[in-house]
Order: sequence, then C-alpha cells, then structure tokens
Amino acid sequence: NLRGYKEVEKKTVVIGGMFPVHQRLTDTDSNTTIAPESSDCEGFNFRTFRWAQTMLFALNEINSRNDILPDTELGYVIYDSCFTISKAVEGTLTFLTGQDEAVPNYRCGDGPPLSALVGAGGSDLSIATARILGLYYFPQMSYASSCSVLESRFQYPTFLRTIPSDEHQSVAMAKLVLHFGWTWVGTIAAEDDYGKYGIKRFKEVVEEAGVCISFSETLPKIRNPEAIERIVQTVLDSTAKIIVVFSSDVDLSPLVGELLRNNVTNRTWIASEAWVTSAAISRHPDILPVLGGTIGFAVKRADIPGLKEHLLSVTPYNDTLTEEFWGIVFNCTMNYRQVLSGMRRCTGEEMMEKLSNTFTDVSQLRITYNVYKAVYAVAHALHNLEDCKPHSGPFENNTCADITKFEPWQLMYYLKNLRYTVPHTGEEIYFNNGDVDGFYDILNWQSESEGGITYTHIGYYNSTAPPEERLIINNGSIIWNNDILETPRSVCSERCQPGTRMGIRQGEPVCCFDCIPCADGEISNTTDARGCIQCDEDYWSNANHDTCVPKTIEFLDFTEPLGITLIAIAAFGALATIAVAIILLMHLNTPLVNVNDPLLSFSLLLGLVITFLCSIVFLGEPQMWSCMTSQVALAVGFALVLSSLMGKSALLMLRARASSDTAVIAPRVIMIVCTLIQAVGCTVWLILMPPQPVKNTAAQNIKIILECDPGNIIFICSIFAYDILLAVLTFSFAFVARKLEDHFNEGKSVTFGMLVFFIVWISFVPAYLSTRGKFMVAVQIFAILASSFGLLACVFIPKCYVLLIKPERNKEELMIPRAKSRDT
Ligand code: TCR
Repeated sequence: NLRGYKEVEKKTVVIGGMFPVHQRLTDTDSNTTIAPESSDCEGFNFRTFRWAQTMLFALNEINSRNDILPDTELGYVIYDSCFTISKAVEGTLTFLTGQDEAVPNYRCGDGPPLSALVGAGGSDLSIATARILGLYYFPQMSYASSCSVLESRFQYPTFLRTIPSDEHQSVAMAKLVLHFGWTWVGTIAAEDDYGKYGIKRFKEVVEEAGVCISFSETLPKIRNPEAIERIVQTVLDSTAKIIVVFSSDVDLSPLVGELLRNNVTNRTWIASEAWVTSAAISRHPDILPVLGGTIGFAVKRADIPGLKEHLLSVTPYNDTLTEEFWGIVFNCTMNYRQVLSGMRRCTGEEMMEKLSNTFTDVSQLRITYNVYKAVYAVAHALHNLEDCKPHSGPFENNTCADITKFEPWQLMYYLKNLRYTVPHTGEEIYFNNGDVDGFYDILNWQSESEGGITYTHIGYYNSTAPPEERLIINNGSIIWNNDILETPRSVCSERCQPGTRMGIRQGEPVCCFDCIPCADGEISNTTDARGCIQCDEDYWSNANHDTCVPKTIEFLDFTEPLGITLIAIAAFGALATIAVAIILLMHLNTPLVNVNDPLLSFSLLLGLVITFLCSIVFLGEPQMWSCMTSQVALAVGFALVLSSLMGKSALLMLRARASSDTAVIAPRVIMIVCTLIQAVGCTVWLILMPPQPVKNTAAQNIKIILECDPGNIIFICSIFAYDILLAVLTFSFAFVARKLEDHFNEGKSVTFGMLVFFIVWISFVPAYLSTRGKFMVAVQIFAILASSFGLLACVFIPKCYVLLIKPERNKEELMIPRAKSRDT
C-alpha cells in the first residue's frame, strides 16, 4: 500500500485509492499445512499504474492550489486490487480499519479522517467494495466501473462514478450495428459483470430490432487455452462478419493472440470502451490484418498539462510499486538478494525520458482523465464541506461538518450535490443520481505509416441528444478491414426479393431463412415478404411473380387469320349449297331432280346453308344472342338436314314396296315432324334455361376464356342426342335403301354421306376434348363445316355431275328400273 501523508501543522484528510496495478494473483498451492497468507500479485500493468500515478498527480496539484482546500492537506492510501475481487475486498477492509490486516468492524480511531475511496477498477471489484463501503455509508468514487448494475442506489447507496454507465454504451453499440444494417452478429463477453451485463443489454436492444446473434462466447477469467481455441473456432465457423466484444483488454489479450495465430481476417470487431484504446491489444505486431478496421467506443479524452512531467519524474525510491516498475522497464533490480543471484542492479540514474511505453504515453488519456476527475470531485466535495458557513449548514439544526472529524455520510451529502469544473478542460461535472452523462467518442483502428495502429475519430455518441441525433458517424472516414475496403455486410441470409417469400429454417434464428418462389397465381411485391398473396380472380402472376397482371381474354375473333379462314370456308360452303340449289332449280323438271322429291332436296340444302352460316356465329366475342343462335341454329340445321335425308331414304324404301301416292307424302311428313320436334325442344330450352356467355377463369390460369355456357347440360345433351338419334336412323334407313333399285344411286350417296358425317363427328370428340380455349371453338366449327361439306359433296356432286356434264343420263326411262327388270 502506498501511503503518503505527513504530520504537518495543516489538517489532513486521507483519500483512498484502489487500482488494479497487477493483473492477477500469483498461483499459490492450496496447502493447509502452513498459515495462509494474502497472495502476491503479478503481471505489472503500465496502463493502470499510470492511473495510480495520475491520482498522485491530481493530489499534488490540489495540495499546491490555494483555491481548493487552502487549509487542508490531502493524503492518500492506495491499494492494488490486482484485478481480483478478493484483493479488492481485502484492500477495502484494510482501508476502513486502518490496520495492516483486515479486521472487519473495527476502526482505529487515530489518524486523519478518511474521506472517500477512488476506484476499484473493474465493475466486479467495485460491486464487491461498494457493498462493504455502503454498509458504512462510505463514499466511493469510481473511474472505470461502468457496469449498469452499479446504477442502483438501493444496492450501492454511496457509489458514484466519473465513467458513464454501460447502459449507454450497449445502446450505442446496438445503434451502431443497426446503423450499418448488420443483422447477423457474434458476441464475445468477458466473464465478469462488465462483459455479461454489457452484452446482455446490447443483445436486448439489437434483438428487439430484428438482429440475430450468431454466437455468444464468454472469455475465461483464468488461463484456459482450450476455451480460447474453441472461441476462435466458433469465430471461424460463423458466417457473421461482425463481432462485438465486451471485455477488458486483460481478458481479451489471450484471444487476440490466438486470433493472430489462426490469422482470422475479414472480420469487423466492435470494441467496448475497455479495450478500444488499449496498447496491450493494438501494439501487437501484425495486428492490422486481424483487428484493423475495428470500431469502438471510448470515453472522453483530455490533455492534462503537467501529467507527462509527473510521470517522467517517477523514481524507484518512491515506494514499492515504483521500485517494481523501475525494475521492469530497465530490466534491473533494487533487491540486494536478487542482485546476489546475478541480476543487474538499478542505479536509479536510468533515463526515464528515453522511455516510450504505455506508462508515459499521454495521447489517450481517457480512464486516466476519469481518475483525475474523480480525485477532483472528492477534493471539491471536501472543500465544500470545509467551506460550510456555521449555522447555515445543510445538516440537522443547520450544523456543519468538521473537516477534522466528519462522518462519511456528511461527505456523501456534498458529493451528491456537487457541481464543479475540471481544471484545464473546463468540463462541468455533476452526478445525476451518481452517474454522469453518456458520451462516447467512436474510434476506428486505422493503419499508421509505421505499420502500427491509430485510433481515428469517426464520430460520437451522445445520450443526452434527441434520439435520432445520438449516434453521429462520418461513414466516409472509416477504413474497413476487408479486401474490398467497403462497409462489410453481415447477414445470415440475403434478403428475399419480390416474387419470393421467406421460408423459415427449422431450428435456426429468424434471420436465417430460405427464399421460396411464390407459386403461380401468387405474388409478393415487397422484399422479405412473409408470405405470397393470391391474385384476384381476373388476375394472374407475371413471370417474376411480383405483380398480378390481368388475365388475357380469349375468344376466337373474326379478324384473326383462323377466324377469317373459317368464315371464308363457311361462306364458300353456303355459296356452294346455294349454287347447287340453283342448278337443281334450273333442272327442276328433269327426272333426276324430280324423282327424289325436290322438296326434300331443297330442305336438305336449306339445312346445309343454315349449318354453314351458323358456324360463323360461333366466332367473335360470345354475346347473349350469339350463344343462343349458334347452338340452336346448329341443332335445328342438323335436324333439318338429317330428317330430309331420312325422308329421302324413306322415299326410296317406300318406292321399292309400292308406288302409291302416300309415298310422296310420307317422307315430307317425316322431314317436317322430325325438324319440328327439334325446333320445339330448342324453343323450350331457350325459354327455360337459355345459354349465356360466361368468363371461364378456371380452365386456364393465365387466360380468361369467353365462352357460352349451355345453361343446362341436360337440355343441350338431349338436343344433340336427338340429332344423333336422327343420324343413326337416317343411316340405318339409307343403309337398307342402298341395295334397292335406284337409278341415280341416291341410297348409296346418302349412306356414304352419313358415313362421312359419322367419321367427322367421332373424330371430333377426342379433338374437342384435348383442346382448350378458342381452339375448342375452331375444332367445333371445323367439324360442322366438314360434316356439312361431306354431306353436300356426297349427296349432290353425283347429281350435279349428271345434270351438268352427262345430261344424256338424265333420262326418264332409266327412272323405272323396276319395269325394266320386270321386262328382262
Ligand atoms: N469498465 C470496466 C473496466 C474497464 C477497464 C477499462 C479496465 C473499463 N475501461 C480500461 C481496464 C482498462 C470500463 C468495468 O469492469 O466496468
């Protein structure tokens, strides 16, 4: 313990200090055969030693000032907490009791009053010491314990600090991660309150915003190479390019060594305050490829004039710590026993000025500045306490506290209500429930000309600013640590483009997903869509599945080539039929026309004209009238055609049996009745359930087919079934009549024509069923035209041939084969 107070005529007040000057306890074997002793410490830390020296510097400065505590001398007791809780507790008890060994609950009454304890270093140490100090209501002023749990005045009533709470830092880190759009980060935390609580809060904020944590590792406090190797492996295995590390440099050092050994590059590290400016990390040789580009948060920096000189004026004779320091930096010893064992002896004349190490480096005075502020805070509080005007003091009955023997809680009162300006920097400090405002510099590790690292200031975080203005970053001044020197991306899965949706992967974080293309007829029009949306009835998805497009409307139009062709054929058929009718009319009185009842021939031709023309009505956009006429005209037209043919066949058969007069009437009756039945049936259909134009959206996905709905399937079936019945009857009659004597081969032509008719309609069925949309209509029209042409050709071409080319065959006597055969 460093002790520095002289019994002078001035009143003296002692300030306690606690710094983790050593990094760890020396391993002692747990041997219970001898009395246990407080263990020694090892691993001298230049950075924290500088903090301790800064406390001395600040005390000197205050003692030499006349405006603060003019009549009182500040003394000090400094303890080394060795980064361990046990040492910190031990030191606290020693401090409170004034004994060399810790005796709880006992305080030696003599000696100058104790004022406050500056420090304890890490949060876990402060938590331990604050518990003890809190019992006595003894003020503790911390310079580095930033853990958020220390905010609780209920648990730690006398704890104050000059470092902002990690609550701010965790939120700032989370904001940084969100600022760059990283959604996939790894975290590493030291195994202490600083790391655990810091990362916990960071995760909370970040996960709320939808970021996923790829891995969370904990750095061991005591040497554990396997654990370190495992962490490096996790870092290597993870696809996260951003790694947030909440740890002190001491705990992080072994990991950095291992990272260097494994050459883990292409990651961006986010540094917490405790290691962002640590020379122990950044001065590693070859650190640049691994940790270059690191972004971190650092507390306020300041220049403290005179500190450098003070640090350089350290001599090995001051105390045990300076002695040890001297031995380490100059590689010599003051201990005569070690000299005897061959070590170089320190002369005390070694040149401190030539040294350049962390101890004398005053470029990054951040925690150091906090120490400075903490000492000043205590001094100012003491000053206010001493400055109290009698009878107007703050305590009971307006009393004042006496600087020579005050109670800790009285000093606590002044500390709580303190407001002071720090010398040299002019910063105004006050404690808001024990805490200061959260302000951080954001630093970026960039390469220096000599291969080292500089901490480039790239922005800041100010917790007191309005929410949107808290994090200010100058993106342009950042140098990233990847091959492309661009802002790194860190996502588990790339975003899902429109046209796809996010598909969760079982057992993986929500940031890891597959992009599943939307099904046909479904779309997604945003990135990262959770699901696809079904298109409306008349709409269908486009090729990219990102918009619904109206379905194309389909019907067989007059104007398209297929339509024109069909019209042309139909018109030709109708004209040909009319031409045949004209030919027949011109030869009306010839035997050929006469013998087979011209009326039936004309009704047949009329029927054919109707079927030819009705096929045209099938074209075009279906309308109410066209749906009605097309089917009905077809059904009636065919009925007329077929019943005329049936009449003709019947005529042949009747004529074979008897040449009575009934033979002329009966076929006409057949023709008229059969057609009428159909006409009546159709009329009933039209009246009861007329066919209607409909939009068929179901048959084909991307098209709306405009077609005629028959209204009632039974009607349309029976109507065409009737036509089929007529056809079958006609065919049977004609088949029977085909062998009968018939000079003009009428029976044969009709039989043949009916065969063509059947072939056409039988082959129509599969063709019709296998087509879709407008081609169904085309197939139907083809069938109508083909069957009509077939009948026209079969029945009338032979007749026209005789009439026009071989008129000599058109002889009356030939018409009476029966008589002739009787003659022979
Ligand atoms: N708060 C840490 C300890 C710590 C520290 C440091 C240790 C801070 N900054 C710099 C060494 C060097 C910030 C804690 O535990 O609260």
